[in-house]
Amino acid sequence: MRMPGLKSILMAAGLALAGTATVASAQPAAPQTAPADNAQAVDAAGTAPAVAQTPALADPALSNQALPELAARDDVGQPIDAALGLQAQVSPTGEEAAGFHNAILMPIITVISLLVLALLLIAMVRFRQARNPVPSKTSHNTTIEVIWTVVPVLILVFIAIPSIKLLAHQYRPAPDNAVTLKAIGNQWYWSYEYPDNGDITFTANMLKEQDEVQPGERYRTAADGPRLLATDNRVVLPVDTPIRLITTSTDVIHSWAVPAFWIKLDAIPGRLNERTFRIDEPGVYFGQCSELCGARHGFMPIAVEAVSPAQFAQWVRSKGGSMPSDPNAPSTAAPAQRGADTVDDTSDPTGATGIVPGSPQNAVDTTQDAVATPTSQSATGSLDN
Ligand SMILES: [Cu+2]
Repeated sequence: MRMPGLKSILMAAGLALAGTATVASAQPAAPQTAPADNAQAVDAAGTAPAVAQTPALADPALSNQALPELAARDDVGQPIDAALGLQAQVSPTGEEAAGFHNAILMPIITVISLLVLALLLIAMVRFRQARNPVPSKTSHNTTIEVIWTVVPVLILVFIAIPSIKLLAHQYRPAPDNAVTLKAIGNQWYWSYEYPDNGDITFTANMLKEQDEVQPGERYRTAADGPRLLATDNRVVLPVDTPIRLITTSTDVIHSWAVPAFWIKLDAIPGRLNERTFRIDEPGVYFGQCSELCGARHGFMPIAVEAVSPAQFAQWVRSKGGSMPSDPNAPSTAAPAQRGADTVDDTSDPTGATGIVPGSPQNAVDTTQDAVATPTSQSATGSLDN
C-alpha cells in the first residue's frame, strides 16, 4: 500500500525539478530571442533593432515620454476600491459587451437564480416527509417536461444572437489606416514595437515604490498610477483610431489585457495573435499580464496613454519614428502607395489618367477618348512611375 504512494511522490519531485530546470535554462535565452523575433523591423531598418532589454534609463528620475504625461485618473482605466461590475469601457466593443452583460446576462441569471431558489424552497416546504407520510407516485408530467426543455432553449437562442454579434465585432479585421502596436511578452516585462511607424521599440517595466529604489532611481508617483500597475514607459496610442494589436512572446505564454478596452489577448512564443480595438477617450488605462507566466507574473503591468492623433504623431516623431503620411515614411508603408497608383494608371478604362503631355501614345488616347481630361494628380503619378 505504501509503495505506490512513495513512488508517486518521487515522480512528482522529479517532475518539479525538471520544471524548474527548464525555466532556469529558458531565462537567459530570453533577451537574445527578442530582436530576432521581429523580422519585419529588421527588414525595415536594414539592421537589427537594438531593443533595450535592460530596464536602465538614461535619467531614471524623469519620464522618458516626449509628452506632457497625463496623470492617471482614479475613476477610469483602473480598479476602484469596493466597486462592483466591469470597469468603465472606453472602446466600442467594450461598451457593447458591458451593455450585453449588464442589460441581458445579469437580469436573466438573476431571474433564473431566484426561480430556482423559489422552486427549492417550495419543494422543501410543501413536499417534506412530515407533511407527506404517503409518498406521491407521480413519475412524469408531459407538459412541464416540454416547458423545461423548450424555455431554456429559447433563453439560449436569445443570448446567442447578441453574443455571436459581439464575437464578430471583436474579431473584425483592422482597416488599412489602423495603427499597429506589437506587444511582446517577456519574463517579466513587456516590450513594444510600432512596426508601421519606423524603428520605435521600448520596454515597459513596473515602477518600484519610493522605499524600494536606490538613491536617484525613478520611483512611482501618484501621477504614474496605482501601485503594481504603473510602468516606467507607457504605451502611447491615438484615440478614435483603429488599433491593430499584435501579441507574441519570447519565452512563455503571457496575455496582454486592458479591461477598459475589453482586450485580453494571449502572447504565445512563435505565434502572432491579432485583435483590433478603438479607444474613444483620452486617458491612462492600466492592465496586467493575464496568463500565469512565472514567479513575477503579477509584476508586469500594462499602462496605455491614449492621446489625440496629432499628439500621437508628435510622440512618434520624437521617438525617431514616422507616420505613414510622412514623406520619409519607412519602406514598409510606401510601396503599397506607389503600387496602388500604378494599378490606377494602367487599369483606367477611360484613358483619362496617366497622360504625359507630348507622348505620342497618349496623344492617340486623347483623340480617341472624348472624355479624356488629364488631372495634375494622375499626370504626376504617371511621371513618378
Ligand atoms: Cu506574463
